[in-house]
Amino acid sequence: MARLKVYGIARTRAFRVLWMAEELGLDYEHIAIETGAAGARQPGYLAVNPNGRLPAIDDDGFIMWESLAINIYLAKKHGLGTLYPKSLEDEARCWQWSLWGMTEIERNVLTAMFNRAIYPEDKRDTAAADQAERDLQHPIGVLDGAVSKTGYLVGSGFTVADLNVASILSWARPARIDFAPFPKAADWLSRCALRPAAKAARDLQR
Ligand SMILES: N[C@@H](CCC(=O)N[C@@H](CS)C(=O)NCC(=O)O)C(=O)O
Repeated sequence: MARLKVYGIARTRAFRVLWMAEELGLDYEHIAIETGAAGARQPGYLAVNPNGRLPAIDDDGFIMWESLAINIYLAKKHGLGTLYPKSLEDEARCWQWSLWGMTEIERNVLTAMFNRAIYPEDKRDTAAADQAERDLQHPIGVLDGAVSKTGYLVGSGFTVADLNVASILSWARPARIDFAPFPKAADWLSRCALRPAAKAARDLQR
């Protein structure tokens, strides 16, 4: 069978998919497409993902995009009973947390990161970053409560729900989001980040 192809440099959201591929021990090929005109907007890549965004996968001819959906697909295909729960309810919780991460967390953590760490200093909007951090207080509080029970988001072990949300929150460090009020979420995030598969994916960013 052809190897899974993962498109996108590891400094993009492709990181999430690389982390998942590492968790699952997959034999994959990393095709390190750059962002923008140099890569993601090239016709060859647009044939894979017409949005011109990273990541995308080609799984033996099955092409899909959207990082968190890719992870749900890969986890269900290769990690049923481990990274992907078997019960309908816990499966639904994995979808819930993934959509929650994208809608309640991602935009604000990116706003804080870009305005505190990425944009040139004279282009940074400090007020926007501070507002984004304030807006994150409630959802991170929700996360803190959720992981305080078993240490994980769904059931009592690490699943695709943890990976998807923790990968979004991997930007919280450069965004300088203060986790002091949220010790359980801070502990959960560092346990996720310390997983060998997360480290292997981070190594691809260098
Ligand atoms: N919702 C999409 C967002 C993908 C996305 O915006 N990726 C960024 C990189 S992290 C991108 O491709 N930017 C390239 C560009 O806009 O040129 C996902 O999660 O896959």
